[in-house]
Amino acid sequence: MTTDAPPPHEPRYAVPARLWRALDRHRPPGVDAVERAWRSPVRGPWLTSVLGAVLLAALPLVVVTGLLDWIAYGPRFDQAFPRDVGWLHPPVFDWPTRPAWLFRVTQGLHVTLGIVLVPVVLAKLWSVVPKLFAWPPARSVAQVLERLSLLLLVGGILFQSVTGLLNVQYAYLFGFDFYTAHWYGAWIFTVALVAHVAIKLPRMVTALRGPGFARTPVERTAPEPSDPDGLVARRPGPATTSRRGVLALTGGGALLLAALTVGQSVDALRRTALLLPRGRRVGDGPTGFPVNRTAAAAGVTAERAGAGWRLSLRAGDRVVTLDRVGLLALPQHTATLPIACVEGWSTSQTWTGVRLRDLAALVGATGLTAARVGSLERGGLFSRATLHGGQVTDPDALLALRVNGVDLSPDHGFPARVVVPALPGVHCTKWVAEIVFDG
Ligand SMILES: Nc1nc2c(c(=O)[nH]1)N[C@H]1C(S)=C(S)[C@@H](COP(=O)(O)O)O[C@H]1N2
Ligand SMILES: [Mo]
Repeated sequence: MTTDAPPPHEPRYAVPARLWRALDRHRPPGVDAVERAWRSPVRGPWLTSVLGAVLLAALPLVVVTGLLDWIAYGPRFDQAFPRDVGWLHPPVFDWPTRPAWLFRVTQGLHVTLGIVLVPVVLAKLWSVVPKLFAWPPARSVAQVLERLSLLLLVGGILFQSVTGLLNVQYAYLFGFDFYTAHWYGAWIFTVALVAHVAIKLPRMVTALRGPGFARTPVERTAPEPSDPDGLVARRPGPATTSRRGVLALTGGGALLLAALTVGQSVDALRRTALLLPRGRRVGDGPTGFPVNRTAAAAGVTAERAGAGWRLSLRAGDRVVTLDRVGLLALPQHTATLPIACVEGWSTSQTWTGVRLRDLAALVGATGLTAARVGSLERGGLFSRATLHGGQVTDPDALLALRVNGVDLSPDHGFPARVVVPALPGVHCTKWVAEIVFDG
């Protein structure tokens, strides 16, 4: 097959040239008007590359910390969501208990960065949006494939941001399971991101090595020479802002979001977490810290959690039953440990209770491989959790009875709850009724 030589100033078409040319000739109504409407002279390789470099540095962290959160949930015990991931199963390891702040940092980074990057993503999309309306949509088969990968990339990041943000807001507006959607969305996005970086990295490096525009004021802001990617407007209008103005607006937006978000992970700044449902109004006193699920919501009544409550410990066919007075008579241990929720917030409190390994010894469990914890709560995704051997035997792994010097409040898990260093909040089971030790 031959490609007709293009007349001068006409774009080149690859095979099948006839198709691309025919598309070009039959321009749908409105494409020219739309093309003329994108006139900002700041669009071009430099701005897109600066924003791209920021995302290239930060997005891998969001992806990796997201994957780590899945691993921290404990796929070995079938308690990472989604449960069945087929051949997409990444290598997993038992989540360590040290440093105790590990999960607090991985999930905090995942959620906080995900939120803070929203303005950068929007600015990046703004810088390339005219290409969405470019006609013909492609001039080669390779370009068709590249544009399809962009669909997955842009669709992927918007989908991940929206589902993640809604999850943090506890707004389950979508009719599908959050974990499953966010997991598969992450893979689609990651594959598209890798392809995009492989294709565009050389362009980005070239643009960043070229003349910079970080200091150019509005008066001297002019379009870059037209580029092969078609980022520069064909008919640019006068500059109304400089490139550094765009970057300042984007960075300012990111900083503002950061300021309104960090409070969910830093106890002293809790009240500044204005965007987050678990950021504000946490009550007063020693038990005044965020609550994930209240006792009322979990159907745990004062009666069931009151004087009649018993803890049952099992190992093999041995059973030991204790009431709260009995537990308080055992050696007590105090540790300052975080509760870190996968929805983004975390808090550090000082817990007192019985070491899990002491409870295991009490029921004669040795060579611990796991402990299965069950709550008074019935049903509920987090009414049970399995801890691996290392999480049971850590010297700070507790069945907590008190917090900050007072009894646990009903909402924080009275009469007893699990707290283990670096354990995801979801597994810090409240209103514990039973622990089965596997050896
Ligand atoms: N029984 C039970 N325990 C539970 C939960 C639950 O829904 N039911 N939520 C978990 C989650 S997701 C978190 S983040 C922590 C929060 O603990 P807090 O409410 O005491 O802060 O409790 C965990 N323990
Ligand atoms: Mo949580």
